[in-house]
Amino acid sequence: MRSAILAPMLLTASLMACGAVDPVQPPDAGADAADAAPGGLDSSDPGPISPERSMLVVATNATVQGSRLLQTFAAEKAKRGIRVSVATEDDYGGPDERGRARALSIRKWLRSQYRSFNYLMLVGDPGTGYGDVPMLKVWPRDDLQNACGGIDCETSGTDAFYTNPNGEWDLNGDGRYAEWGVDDQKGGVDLYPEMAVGRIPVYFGDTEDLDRTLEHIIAYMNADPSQLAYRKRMLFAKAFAFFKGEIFFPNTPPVSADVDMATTSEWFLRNYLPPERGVAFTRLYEREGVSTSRYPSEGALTQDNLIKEWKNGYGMIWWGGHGAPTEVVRTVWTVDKNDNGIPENDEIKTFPLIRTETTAELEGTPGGFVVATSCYVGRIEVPDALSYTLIRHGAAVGVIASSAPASADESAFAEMGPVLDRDRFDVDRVGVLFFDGLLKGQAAGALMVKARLDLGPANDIDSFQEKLMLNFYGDPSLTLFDSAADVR
Ligand SMILES: [Ca+2]
Ligand SMILES: [Ca+2]
Ligand SMILES: [Ca+2]
Repeated sequence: MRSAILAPMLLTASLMACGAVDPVQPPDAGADAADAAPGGLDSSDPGPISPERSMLVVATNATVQGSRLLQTFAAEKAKRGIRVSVATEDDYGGPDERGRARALSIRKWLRSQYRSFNYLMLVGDPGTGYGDVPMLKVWPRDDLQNACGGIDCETSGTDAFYTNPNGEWDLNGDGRYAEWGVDDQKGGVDLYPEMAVGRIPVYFGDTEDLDRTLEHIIAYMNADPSQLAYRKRMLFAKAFAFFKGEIFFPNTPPVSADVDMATTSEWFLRNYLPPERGVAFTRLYEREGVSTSRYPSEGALTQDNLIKEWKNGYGMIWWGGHGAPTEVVRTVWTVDKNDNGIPENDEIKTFPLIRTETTAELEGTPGGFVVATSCYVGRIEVPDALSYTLIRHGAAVGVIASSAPASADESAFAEMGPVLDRDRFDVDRVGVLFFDGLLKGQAAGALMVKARLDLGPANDIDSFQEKLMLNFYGDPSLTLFDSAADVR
């Protein structure tokens, strides 16, 4: 049981903010019997298949009426051969519904639509309780039964619900959706996507903020082809997660080895970025404290260095550090006060690596794609979560982030040969496939589909929950090399 708890908890922030962000329970706890439909594991239908490139935007009437740029966005996509349809409650129904009831209505309607679209973009309030284009709250780790000491590690918010519009996600009708080993039986949860999905949040009906985000995305699509060199630059900012001998949770054994998240980026550099690929990179690793990174880096890992370097322009950014919705930290064993070679808790300190407030400093930075190896950064029920503020300020055009405590499997990368072990789906393995595919010119959302098809084939509980908690924020049809040259 202990390892079952530790696995998903590996990246949980020591910040107590982790425990303070649980969404309000949706009021409708019952299953919607009319939602039942044949479906289940549908591996014969692996995602985007429509020969015509097409995007369905699911929004609301208020958003469509309030936004200046949603139609411009659609027109820009059309110039690039992507047909965009915008749907509202006039199409999917349930005009007064919010939260789960709304999610069920949208999904039911999608059953008659999904075969016509490659891409699904969700534009609205993601809150699982009251959102108008909500994420669905799911219980993949219902087995943990509040075992995480007051931190919610049982549930997450997910958009995977919409990309798999067939199948009953609450097979046993107990109001807890997507329980592993329960709701994933025949006719139930299916995580082989039928569409590539992305999400752009709208909070408090603020369509001006939506338009700021869309403006950045449109600018990215219209970049001058001579200005794309930065897109093949990659920035790594990787912290330690744990130190050898550290006791992270009371009543658990000491951590058996240092966990330096730079291990994964070093593995990626060695196996996926040979010089002939022409990718320039900058590494920011831990240089402070008793245990520092054993890998070389171009700079020391600090928030100042991350912001300063990011502003120089990077098409790909991969960070690792304990996270909360609005803050990621680096963890430093500052001093061995009692000189015993063991990092006691009063010797370990965390420092900000990136915070929601500091993302404003990145306004005007050319957009890139971010993978956040952190807990909770994708918990965008919190309106100023990092995954959102980064795209609102344009520093990111796409973010892969988790709505729950994510895990990192650094030891696997330390021992791994040149071939990626695909047995598990987790954020680092997704990051490998994602950045590799971006460099091949593939669309961001389609790469998330590919990761779901390729990784964690055995449907183990850890892979199952991470397929639900890891979501893509941004326009799912964007590629690394989008530019004004794409206009037909
Ligand atoms: Ca259930
Ligand atoms: Ca499916
Ligand atoms: Ca000590």
